[in-house]
Amino acid sequence: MIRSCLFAALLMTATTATAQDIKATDAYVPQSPPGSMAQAAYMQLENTTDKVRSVIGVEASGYAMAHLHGSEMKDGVATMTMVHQLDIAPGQSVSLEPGSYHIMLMRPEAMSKVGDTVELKLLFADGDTLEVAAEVKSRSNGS
Ligand SMILES: [Cu+2]
Repeated sequence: MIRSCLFAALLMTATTATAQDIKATDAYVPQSPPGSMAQAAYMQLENTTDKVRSVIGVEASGYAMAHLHGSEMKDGVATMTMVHQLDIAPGQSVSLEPGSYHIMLMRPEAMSKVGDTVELKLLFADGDTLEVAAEVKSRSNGS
């Protein structure tokens, strides 16, 4: 009896706090060379609702910090900027991909290996969260 109540409570928590109407697919982290202090994570995000949904933060297990970044070319030099809010229009998808938006993973606690999973949690402006598992892939066939 106690166990089933606990299970029901867990289910309720999950349905109220999770952004189930946002679909995250193809999440991956290219493996970085030994000693790197930062890695990137990429994925596709699809907003299946009729409202704008905004990602305002990221958490990553195994890293001291995770930030949302954008990339742009300035005078022929690729630069990264912090993105404080990434809007996904209703019914639209946003690609986090090399040369564009990405999740910057900083200060890994341990070197990740190909096949490892990085647990990411996206934080939305409306308080919802979305957990995404990103697989570490080798660079040669990862991107
Ligand atoms: Cu970056």
